[in-house]
Amino acid sequence: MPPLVPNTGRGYNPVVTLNGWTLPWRMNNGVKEFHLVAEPVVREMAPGFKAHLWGYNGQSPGPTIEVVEGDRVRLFVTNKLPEHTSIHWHGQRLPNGMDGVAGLNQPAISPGKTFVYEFVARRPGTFMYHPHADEMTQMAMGMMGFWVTHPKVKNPLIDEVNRDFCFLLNAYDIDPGSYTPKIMTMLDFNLWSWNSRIFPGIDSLNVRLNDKVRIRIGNLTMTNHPIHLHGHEFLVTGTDGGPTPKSSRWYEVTTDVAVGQMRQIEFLADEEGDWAFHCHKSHHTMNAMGHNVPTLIGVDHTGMAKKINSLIPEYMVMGERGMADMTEMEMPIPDNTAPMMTGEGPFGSVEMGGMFSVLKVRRDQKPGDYSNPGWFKHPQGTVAHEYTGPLTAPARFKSEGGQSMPRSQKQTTPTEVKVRKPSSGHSSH
Ligand SMILES: [Cu+2]
Repeated sequence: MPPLVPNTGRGYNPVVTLNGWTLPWRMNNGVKEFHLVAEPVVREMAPGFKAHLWGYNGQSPGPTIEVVEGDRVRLFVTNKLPEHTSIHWHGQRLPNGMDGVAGLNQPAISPGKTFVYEFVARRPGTFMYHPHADEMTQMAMGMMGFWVTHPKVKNPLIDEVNRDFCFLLNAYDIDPGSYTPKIMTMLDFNLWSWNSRIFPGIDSLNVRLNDKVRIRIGNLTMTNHPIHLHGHEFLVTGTDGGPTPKSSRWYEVTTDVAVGQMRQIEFLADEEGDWAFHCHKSHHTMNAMGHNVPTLIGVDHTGMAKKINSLIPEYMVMGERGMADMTEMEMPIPDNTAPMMTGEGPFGSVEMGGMFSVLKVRRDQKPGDYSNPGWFKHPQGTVAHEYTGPLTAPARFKSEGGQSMPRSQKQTTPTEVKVRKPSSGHSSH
């Protein structure tokens, strides 16, 4: 959805939620009223792959809430889940009884009931909301949402930007062919998502050349995500604690977003092109896959497939040259899952999945136009290409295997190792 330009209340430059939307409000005697409905939802995580999640107002994550510093906010929360819930407003200054921890600050909201929260959005910044009742289950099912409080007046620590994007990092464990996440998984998730979407299902970030860009990221997974941008350096200008002091900012191309943290990064998009933007944990840019698989790089499979095929006709040899074959083979996959790595780019498969998207910087993108401009047209002579001309002999490291010190000369008798051939049968040892 394009940014929701405010038509009531104080003005601000709205955010764009990747593959998401902003919740409209109504003004009631100077109070901004929102209505969130906690309910089961269906999220298409990537084209052709649907997950049965829990979320808010028809989607996981729920809609983004945008307010202005100093706004009095009233939030109605209706529970349409099969169990009780509550909402914690992560990062907000508010009366203790509005903090949303079921049992501690309020009774849980039973199924069918509506509760109301009310507080003043005191600090500008980047926040989120999520349940604080059966939290493990409800967050594993996708219940979470983004919250942005815009500054009321010009703030020396908050720059104005042309484009302001936001998304939450989340993760699911959904077996290929099934629809509902396994909620007991602690670490070994198989789907690493941004706003419950996986590459190639994640929106690209489309900007105009020389736009000042802000990206706000929150992490509600069970591990940290080093988020990496190609082609530009950025500053971390804010956390869920608010804007960072200028003296604490330095340029980076990767920033780690730890569990329960939020980071807002800012940069000048002054390099045209299609720039990769992704989590730097290489397993987090993969979709559903088995991890307990032996490495077969260097193993000679010649003749092996034939033998196995007589027992298992569908068997395919894979992995002896690396895993890139996976994208070439178009291996059949079960219904309702996503290929481990995929994504057709202008030069072939990008062999990615999970937490991966593209920052598209274009000279001719109109201000306020968030549509996808397609693939970058590289100026002639600026693309890496095959070289077939003459080459001098390349320098090459010569070593006996990487030892840092010469081995001791004392032991001269070689160690004897007996090897038994596997073909020698099962009887003798
Ligand atoms: Cu990651």
